[in-house]
Amino acid sequence: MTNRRDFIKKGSLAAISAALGIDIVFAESMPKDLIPILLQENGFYTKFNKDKDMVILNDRPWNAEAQAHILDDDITPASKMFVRNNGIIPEKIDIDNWTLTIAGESVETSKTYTLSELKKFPKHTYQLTLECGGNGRSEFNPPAKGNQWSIGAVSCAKWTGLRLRDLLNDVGIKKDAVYIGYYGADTHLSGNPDKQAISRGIPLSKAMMDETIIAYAMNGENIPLAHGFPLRLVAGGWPASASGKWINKLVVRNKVHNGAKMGGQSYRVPCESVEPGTKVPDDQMCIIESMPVKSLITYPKSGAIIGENKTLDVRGHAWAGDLKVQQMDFSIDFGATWQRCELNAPQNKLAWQRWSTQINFPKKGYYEIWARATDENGVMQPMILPGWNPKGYLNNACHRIAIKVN
Ligand SMILES: Nc1nc2c(c(=O)[nH]1)N[C@H]1C(S)=C(S)[C@@H](COP(=O)(O)O)O[C@H]1N2
Ligand SMILES: [Mo]
Repeated sequence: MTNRRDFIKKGSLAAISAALGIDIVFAESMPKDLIPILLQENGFYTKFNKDKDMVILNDRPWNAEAQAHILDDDITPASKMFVRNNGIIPEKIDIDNWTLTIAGESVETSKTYTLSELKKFPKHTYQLTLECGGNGRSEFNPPAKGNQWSIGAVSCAKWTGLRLRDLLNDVGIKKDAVYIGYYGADTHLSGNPDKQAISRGIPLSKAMMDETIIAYAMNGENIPLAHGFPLRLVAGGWPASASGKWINKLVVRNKVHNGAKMGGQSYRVPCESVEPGTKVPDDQMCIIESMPVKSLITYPKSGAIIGENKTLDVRGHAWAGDLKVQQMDFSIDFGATWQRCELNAPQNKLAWQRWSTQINFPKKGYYEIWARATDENGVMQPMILPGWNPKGYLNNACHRIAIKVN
């Protein structure tokens, strides 16, 4: 498949061959302005240091997701972390002069901090689950516009930084403060410098949690550029859109923050459930807060083949927004019966939890493994697509994989 974007400016044939590192055998038949797939891909994979099994959903802005089998690590490495951008990633980052300003009508006095000042605050490290509100969107019918995420827009890396609470206490906030909004250095797709690609936030109660941090490191290193270098708000368990990247300003608000993608239909679902396809007025849409219970089977890869009478090790992760996962079950008979899996405690609050089990299959043939998590309130993942909503958020249906026993 090619589209118009595959035909943008390119260099000479010689330059292309050099970049590929190999001759193009039928070069004389190659359309004049075609960019070889390998080069398009290299653009993303090498530029952002991503695993070859990441799947690109969009190149302007860059959006890419993981596949379940590459999310098997306890701590998601940068190379396997989904990339979700609403605008254009800032290219020139002047780390020596980077500052974070705290402003807004509910701050006592506006204050600006340099990175080294921020690094003097007590340092905390947490493993935090970040899932895009639109993860699973591709299954909604009628379909929802936007990146067609399947299951891979989730990560759980180790983030290091200062508590947002410590910063808010340092600057001082007024009694009427209810919400924190973020501003980042990425630019709107239109190129208009006065427009924000996204400027969302969190209520004060979430901002005050121990685990809500302003991170300057990820997995023990500088945050990778695509994930918010040099400074990122991380509010685990909530739609990852609340975790602003490249942040240079926070605003303390006396009302719900009204930045880009806070209002309208963005990151909102109908307050009451609706029939699929319904147009829902903005004032009947509610902001997504804690994400619903969900899980992934990260080993084996779907389609795995196993010998008869062999025991199969199966494992994955489960998470439940601000809540803990209480129980994990699997089924090999399309949900007719379920068996308990082993489930580990999270590394810390808001980290995903490892689950594992061993499966013996009764005879040769095709099977599906279905995995289902239950949160600490007893709420389970649905087996089929949950509540349809106009923008295709919050699909937490059970993950399934195929297994052949022969
Ligand atoms: N400044 C800024 N922050 C942002 C975004 C963005 O486009 N710009 N995208 C948000 C969304 S919608 C998601 S899902 C996460 C994605 O984080 P990641 O790319 O590090 O995985 O970042 C959030 N923070
Ligand atoms: Mo997102």
